[in-house]
Amino acid sequence: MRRKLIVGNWKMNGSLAMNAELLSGIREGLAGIDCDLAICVPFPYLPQCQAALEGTDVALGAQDVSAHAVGAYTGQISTRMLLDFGCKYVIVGHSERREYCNESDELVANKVQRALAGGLTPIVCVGESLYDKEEGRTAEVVGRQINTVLSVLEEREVCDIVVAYEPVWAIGTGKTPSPLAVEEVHAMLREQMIRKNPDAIECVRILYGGSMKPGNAEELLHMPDIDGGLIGGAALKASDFLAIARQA
Ligand code: 3PY
Repeated sequence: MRRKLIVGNWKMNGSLAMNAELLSGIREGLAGIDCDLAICVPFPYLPQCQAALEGTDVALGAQDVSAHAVGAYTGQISTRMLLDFGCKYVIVGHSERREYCNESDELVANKVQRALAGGLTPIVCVGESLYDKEEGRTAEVVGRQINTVLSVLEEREVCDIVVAYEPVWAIGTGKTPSPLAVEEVHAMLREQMIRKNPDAIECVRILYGGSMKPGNAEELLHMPDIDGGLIGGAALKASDFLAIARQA
């Protein structure tokens, strides 16, 4: 049985004051939650979040990591640095980085490899654009993205990643595909991973991301291959974030 995982992606939001309120809301509302919970926050706020979450089971993560271990890479952040601030997870290949920072499938795969080598759990994002969807190319695009990652992993490493399916057209737009349409893509992703490692049927969690909110979480989270959510806007309000987690 795969335990559900709800991850907040704060994106480039927050301030020390805003975070303090959000973090205390999360701390105070954890009773009765029966799933794994994590927040992926902007780099400068990792120490604040690490201190605020101490003693809770809420895990911490970042939103990107360098593909390099150490050295002359101005502005980049290494796995070692993320571990120093208590990170367990790192989001890799979010569509906003693929689009605005020109991250290719190959770079995303290299970052996944580096995250694993450094002891972090990568949350690997895949998803099709509106154009791809309208052209009927969802399976092709998402399949290519996941296969590029799988091609650089050892068989045993497949169990060490989390995958997030985020249709680009559903991110920040309020639009969500139907639970059945999401389930179809998740089942296809799992099938690809099972081909590389049959244990993926049990060990890999596939999250859905893209305008998941309290009002649509329950039906999404009850589909057999949807193992949790990567939450954008709704993760910025403790009551919404926890309301989603309570439905997992
Ligand atoms: C969203 O839901 O907007 C996301 O991009 C989550 O990563």
